[in-house]
Amino acid sequence: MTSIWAARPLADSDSTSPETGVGPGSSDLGGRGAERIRFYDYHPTPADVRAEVLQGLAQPVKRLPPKLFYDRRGSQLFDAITELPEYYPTRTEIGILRDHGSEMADRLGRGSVLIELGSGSSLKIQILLSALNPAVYVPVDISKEHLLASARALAERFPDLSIRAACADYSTPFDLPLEPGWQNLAAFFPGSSIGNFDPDDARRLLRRVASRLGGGGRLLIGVDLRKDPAILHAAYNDSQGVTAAFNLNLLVRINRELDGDFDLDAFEHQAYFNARESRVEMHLVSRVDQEVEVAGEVFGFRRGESIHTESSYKYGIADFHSLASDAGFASEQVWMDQEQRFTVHCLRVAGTWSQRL
Ligand code: AVI
Repeated sequence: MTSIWAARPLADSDSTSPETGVGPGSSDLGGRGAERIRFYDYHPTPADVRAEVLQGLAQPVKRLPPKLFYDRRGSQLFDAITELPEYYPTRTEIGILRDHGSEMADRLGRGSVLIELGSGSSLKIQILLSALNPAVYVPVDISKEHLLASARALAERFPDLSIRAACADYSTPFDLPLEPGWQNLAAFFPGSSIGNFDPDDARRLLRRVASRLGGGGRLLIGVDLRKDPAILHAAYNDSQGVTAAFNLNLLVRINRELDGDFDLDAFEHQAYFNARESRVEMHLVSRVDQEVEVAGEVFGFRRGESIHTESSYKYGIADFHSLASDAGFASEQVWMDQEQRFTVHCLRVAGTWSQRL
């Protein structure tokens, strides 16, 4: 059987290996268990923040890409959001994983290779690793710092686990450090991060994952459910104002990195459920008529005009199955909490996907 996985970038002309730090003695990977970590750097292209911001602000309906939220401060604020009483997704998903981890492991196949897209919450992956006990764990994350810190912690906690950490941007076509012939490939994509992609992009991403997993591969994916708009409203308009600070931090970042002069007091955070699109939208709304300079360009805002900063799609179970099916997956099982707020789906790659996308 030919593997669709690449242990190194596939470009024939590229003779350098992405494997840059292996085993004991590497200063990067020091610590107990370091000999079981291999680090592969696929050099994800850094976002062209300037071009994306200038282009987004020049649109008739201004928008900024949500990936720009996650500078150092934005990542800290997001961590704080996951602890808020109103923000139910993180703790609900953790509860589902705790209650059903063993059934999930039965579905994924114990002893398999487990790939995690975005090595986010260490608690979620610890629950799954304990239940699944895979031979190899392949975390994929765009942040080298975050990836290595979490790989080190997991190597200490799981003494039999081999880790192949891949620094890559999973939202674009990506390679992975897997060996030809490895069977039982499973992927984990928690947090309803899929909800931050517009449906066409979500389909494209899932198609790429199906292609990487190959026929029979499994995907365990967390998906936030469509629900009472009041619950959604509270989750994205928390009483401590952490989500507002997370949203406004985008302007702080633009001021710092692009010599912007956004006045933070002249914009307000707004988040609401758009029922027609089945998504929570976050906006930064101008409180006054004003002009703002960014990277030497001037942008006019009318009072009440907004910048759309994030969409967070909420899916019914059937709707998500239909999206997954378009991407080449069949549904195997769905787990849900008692209050029916969040789902974790086990999907199987239908047929024999072997195409490289
Ligand atoms: C990361 N993502 C799944 C979060 C969400 O709920 O869409 C980001 C977030 N935005 C505001 N609060 C949390």
